[in-house]
Amino acid sequence: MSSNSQQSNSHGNCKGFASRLVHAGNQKDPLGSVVTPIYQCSTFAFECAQQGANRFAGTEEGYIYTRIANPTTRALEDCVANLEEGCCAVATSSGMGAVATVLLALLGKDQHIVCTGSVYGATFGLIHKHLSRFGVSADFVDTTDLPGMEAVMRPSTKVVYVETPSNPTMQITDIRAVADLAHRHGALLVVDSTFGSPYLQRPLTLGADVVLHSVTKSINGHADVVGGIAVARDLALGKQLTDSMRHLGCNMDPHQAFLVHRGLKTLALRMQRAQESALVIAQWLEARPEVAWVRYPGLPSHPQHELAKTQMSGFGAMLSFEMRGGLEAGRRLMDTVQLATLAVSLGGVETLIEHPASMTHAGIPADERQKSGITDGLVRYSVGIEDAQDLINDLAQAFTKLD
Ligand code: LCS
Repeated sequence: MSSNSQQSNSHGNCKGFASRLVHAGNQKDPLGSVVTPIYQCSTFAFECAQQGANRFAGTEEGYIYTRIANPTTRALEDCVANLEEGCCAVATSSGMGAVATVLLALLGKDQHIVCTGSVYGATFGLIHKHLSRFGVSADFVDTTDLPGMEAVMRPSTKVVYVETPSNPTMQITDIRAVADLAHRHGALLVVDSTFGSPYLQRPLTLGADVVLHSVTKSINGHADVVGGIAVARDLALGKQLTDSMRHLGCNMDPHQAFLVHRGLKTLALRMQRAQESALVIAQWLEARPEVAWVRYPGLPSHPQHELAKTQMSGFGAMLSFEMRGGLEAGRRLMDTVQLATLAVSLGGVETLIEHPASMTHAGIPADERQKSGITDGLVRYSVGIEDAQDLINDLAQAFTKLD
């Protein structure tokens, strides 16, 4: 487990977010490397049998085995724990690894979870198909409806799980209010903040207990790594998460961690650029007669635009929209764009377009999808760092080929 308080880099006093992106987590290297090297090893030698025993007993600091901890991975964990203003972090082999690590750590037999209805498809599947086999029950609800949430809370509710902004409906949940609700009922609040990234929102500062990310997305930002991370508010929770990850065996590999840490350093620059373009594109789409509606938190038409302004420092790079011609028009659009790539995933430097109902969220039963706003015609668009005008020109040429 990484611990934010254990950082020993020479830039530990950096206050600004962009400075922390570059410096937090970096350990002073004995050979002077300015970035944390890749410790590509499965195991670490002990100087003597007593040292090995001490490390296992936890009475001596030091590395043992890469599934348990690795210096390259630790540097990334320390950096993200710092950015999230959390206590400690655990990096995982995928975003779903982080979701599984957290839910297996915090839930047990006959316990209950309340979860955002329009949650990422595989998170829904993990809870609905797998945790249910171990006696965990779930309610998938609209987490913007606080009285509705209050109504499903039970004495056995141990976790409230919120994805905000949600994938792909872009719904924004009031983290502060939901943290308060969860805590009043004796539950913990877990926030999947993948769409926001630590650049736009820091759920732990708003009362969440755990924040997690698919770092595959904006944290890495270059569509070349799959990974995840979970950050705990305090040491006790952090220990639970680390223990869960070590037993599940879904640790992040050191090479993966090196790439993610490298990508992370430019998060602020990438996000600033992508969200500037996202707003322009959302406004352009909203003015087009072919488009029925656009969901982007930066548009005044977004139902939680005011809330987004208070809980996020920007509106992000993700938007969804529906064509007036419904699913068929959406399909045609996806087949005719040329600059945007038709692919799942999001948050990278390249613009991606996809169809959640038949792709990322196909695993959610159709009635559940409809209930949570994932309509069959919804198209998801992840804005990259290309020129906004080129992206608009690309959409405009695709619009001319709709019939
Ligand atoms: N949480 C959110 C909000 C996600 O969007 C994803 C992946 C995950 C967790 C899981 O992360 P992974 O294991 O893939 O790193 N979302 C995807 C998507 O929308 N398209 O492809 C993957």
